[in-house]
Amino acid sequence: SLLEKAVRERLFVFEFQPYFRLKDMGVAGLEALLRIRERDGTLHYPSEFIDYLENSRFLRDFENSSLEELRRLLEKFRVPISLNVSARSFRNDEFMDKLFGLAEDFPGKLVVEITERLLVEDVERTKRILSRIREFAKVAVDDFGTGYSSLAYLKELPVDIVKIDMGFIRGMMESERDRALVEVIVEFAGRIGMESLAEGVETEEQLRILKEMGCTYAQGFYLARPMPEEKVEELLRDEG
Ligand code: G
Ligand code: G
Ligand code: MN
Ligand code: NA
Repeated sequence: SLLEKAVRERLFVFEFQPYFRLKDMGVAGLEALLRIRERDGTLHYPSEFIDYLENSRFLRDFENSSLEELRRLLEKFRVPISLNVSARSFRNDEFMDKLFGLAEDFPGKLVVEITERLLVEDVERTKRILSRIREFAKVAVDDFGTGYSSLAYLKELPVDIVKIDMGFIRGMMESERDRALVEVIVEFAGRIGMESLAEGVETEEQLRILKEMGCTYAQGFYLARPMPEEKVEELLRDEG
């Protein structure tokens, strides 16, 4: 299978999608996005393999090597790096201890992305873990608005960045309701001391509206696609 081959031949790599501060359009950070890259350059995306990986006997090794890789990248790049942490990994104390260690070694440079579903399950344990992460790293809620969570949950949780799902960003152009929803999330986040990040920004018009709303960060194909490590070096070099 693809997964077995990837493990055997060490074909896992990260691409990086930058996100930008809307205030000055500087690079604010990089989201690490997992791929399997075959020898001939063919890329496979998480939708093709992540569920298999999560439920495979390879998960433990994979987690360990991705943390080692992340350590190397945190040393190399001057901007923060976000890691998507699955519910499965989040529930693994051994993995989380290693992640805390990494955060401690690079204060202010790691962002831990979790999905909002995690926030509504096992709330007490989640709160405890997030509080510990936040001593040295930021916590971002991915795909906000798509699951069961609500502003009421958000209010309770130790979270730094709310990532507004791209469905609403896309919808903003046609739907007054989507636009209102995005505006409310941005406003609410700001009022309670959280930052907001708009995902999936694909047009100049969307960017303009988000700036007007006072959204903190934007990410999306209009600004930058996920890119390999070498391209990130160029991007950060050009920015100076
Ligand atoms: O660009 P893209 O197709 O990579 O991302 C699809 C999904 O895969 C995203 O929702 C993201 O959360 C998930 N994903 C990307 N990289 C990782 C990773 O390193 N670990 C986990 N668990 N999920 C990831
Ligand atoms: O769920 P998560 O946000 O971690 O996944 C990120 C996914 O979103 C990746 O598959 C990435 O390639 C994709 N993505 C990032 N920006 C855009 C965009 O502007 N448009 C679309 N359609 N997908 C995007
Ligand atoms: Mn993400
Ligand atoms: Na997302």
